[in-house]
Amino acid sequence: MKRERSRKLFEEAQRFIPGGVNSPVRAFKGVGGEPLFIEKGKGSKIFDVDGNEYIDYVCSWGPLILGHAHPEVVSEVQRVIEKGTSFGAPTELEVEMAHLIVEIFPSIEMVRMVSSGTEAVMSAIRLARGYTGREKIIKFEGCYHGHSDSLLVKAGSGVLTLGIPGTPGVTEGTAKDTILLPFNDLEAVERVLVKEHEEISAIILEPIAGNMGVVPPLPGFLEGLRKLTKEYGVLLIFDEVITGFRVALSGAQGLYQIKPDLTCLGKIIGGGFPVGAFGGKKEIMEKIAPLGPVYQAGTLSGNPVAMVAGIATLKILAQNSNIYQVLEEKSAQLEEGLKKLADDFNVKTWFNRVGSMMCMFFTDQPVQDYQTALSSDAQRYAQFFWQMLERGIYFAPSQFEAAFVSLAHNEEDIERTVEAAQKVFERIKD
Ligand code: HOZ
Repeated sequence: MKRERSRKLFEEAQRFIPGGVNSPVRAFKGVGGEPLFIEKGKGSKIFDVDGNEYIDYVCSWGPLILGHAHPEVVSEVQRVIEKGTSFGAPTELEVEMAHLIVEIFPSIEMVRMVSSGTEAVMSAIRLARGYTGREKIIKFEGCYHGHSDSLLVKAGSGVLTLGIPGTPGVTEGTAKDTILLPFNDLEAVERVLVKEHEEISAIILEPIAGNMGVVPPLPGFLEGLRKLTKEYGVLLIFDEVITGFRVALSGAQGLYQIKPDLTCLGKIIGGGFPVGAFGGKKEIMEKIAPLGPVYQAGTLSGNPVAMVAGIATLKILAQNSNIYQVLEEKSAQLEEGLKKLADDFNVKTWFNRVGSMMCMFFTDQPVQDYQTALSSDAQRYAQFFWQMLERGIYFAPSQFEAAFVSLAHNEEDIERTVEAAQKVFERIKD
């Protein structure tokens, strides 16, 4: 496969952009080698600048649940962009978006739009502190909530892929307000709450972790967190930036029937544009400026172009009742195909999947937290990744990320993926 233009662009990019990329996971450090530069996407496919075509399971790290350049999203964006791109003043589209979110998520009574998932989570944490008057938070190992200071400790995603333990630039004072616990360990949470609840404002988690590969909650974990947080007056924050509108219309909270106090959203709600949101109980949300004293702001928040792309996406999801069933079937077909190959060729693997987000870990241990995720053989994943890429299949360039199936993936895509994987498993078996 020719990658001359990608190579040249990467060379040039490295002269002007740190590491040649605008977000570390794009640099392919988790699998070695150099990144592809993408020219365009359509449906389930992306095309690089050298003209190679790939079936895409990254889907921009989750947002593109309808596939690339969905015609309705594109035409809505074109319609709105003609009228101007940003006003820094309220628009009708923001009201429509807020209304949609509130209708779909029973735990959200009010919502504030921001421009990224990082910003959503950072603002939700500030609000939780402002509301409770307490400073500490509990977060879980391997959960990634964007790159704001208090949430980078033992985080997933690029931090885990690159093996960065903590990051310079985060002060000790900030780090000490974050209590780090193992994902899926309810007893550890209870022990800390018993001793320190008067200092703890919130517990934040990805209800299905999606940044250390995919790690679903064990039965009872989310229910237990809800019960304990109520008992100790601590807020429960679900980071549903990945899972919102992905595992079910109303996200993981809809799937598991748990009502958090605050929810962070992103990715899908922007339909591929930079968007985030945080929302929850009215009583808490009313503490935000201009109603309350907790300050939060943004010139591009609720940007009309981003809003209309998100609204178009959410409407398609909300108006077609069988979408999640279809996604489930396609994703199960992919999982079963890969699982069978791994068994046939005796390659040690562990699969975690919830709906259309999944991860194939190269380990035979059940993966249920950060430590067990680390047991997977990242070298072997790198072999798998490159050999699949050679055959036109684009998985995430890291063992510790999710694979996403979109509505644009058809049966032929899944079959082609499994056929390619057969050749790859033949080569990487012991
Ligand atoms: N796992 C990351 C987001 N959920 C990947 C995207 C990035 O950091 O660029």
